[in-house]
Amino acid sequence: MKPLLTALIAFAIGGTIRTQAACSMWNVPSDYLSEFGGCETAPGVMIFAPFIVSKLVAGEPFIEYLEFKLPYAQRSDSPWAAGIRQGSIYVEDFEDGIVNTPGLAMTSGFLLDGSSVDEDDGVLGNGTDNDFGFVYYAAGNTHTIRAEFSRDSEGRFPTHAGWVMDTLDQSDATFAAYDPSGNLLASYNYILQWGEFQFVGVYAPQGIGAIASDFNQRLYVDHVQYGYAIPEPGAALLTATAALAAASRRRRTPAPQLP
Ligand SMILES: [Ca+2]
Ligand SMILES: [Ca+2]
Ligand SMILES: [Ca+2]
Repeated sequence: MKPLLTALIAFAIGGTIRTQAACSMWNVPSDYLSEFGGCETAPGVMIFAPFIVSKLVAGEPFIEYLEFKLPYAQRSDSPWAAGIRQGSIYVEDFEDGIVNTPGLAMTSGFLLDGSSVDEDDGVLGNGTDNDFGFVYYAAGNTHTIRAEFSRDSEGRFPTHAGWVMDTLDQSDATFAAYDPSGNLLASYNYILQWGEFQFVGVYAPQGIGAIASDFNQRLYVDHVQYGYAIPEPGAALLTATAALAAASRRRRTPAPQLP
């Protein structure tokens, strides 16, 4: 994480500090407020996403900003990379031209042979203009990309679900996750201007039935990742982070012990 410490006179930005909605976001210190956009989570749910947050500096007419991004060029950039490595998190990268990882259905948007995640063409760092491969895409009259999940062989819905996404206009792009009954688990919108793929996902111990992004112009989604990753290192890190970030949150499961 690279903190961006910017001192500004409070009145210069109009004093627009907002009241923080109930939101648990990975790596956000509990004493910072969501500055741009919004974030809400149901109890026990955590969003993994880029953010900018701010807080007033005590006794000073200054605001301190903290910026956090999740740029994604390859699987190892995922905050759930440990789960991917051990096979408890699936990744659908669309490179075979088919949505065929277990329990996943893409129900809005369409496959496009276009600008993909960097690693998908087999060459890292060759520039976004040359990063060919399959992505999921929507534009025009289709203003939603949606992934739906079904139960696995043990009857479980995924507890982790996310993807990498990029859009020309983050100001109207949103991300949301729903439980298997369609109830909203988490929502997130407009935190950073990206211009590259960034990871956005959600952890929900009650199970995730769908994730979706709504937008006005166009959206690219790749590397849909989801799974049942408790216990695994990502979950342990998540639990530790959650404990640090918000003392008011209740722990739902024993913290996994790592070797
Ligand atoms: Ca596939
Ligand atoms: Ca590449
Ligand atoms: Ca791809």
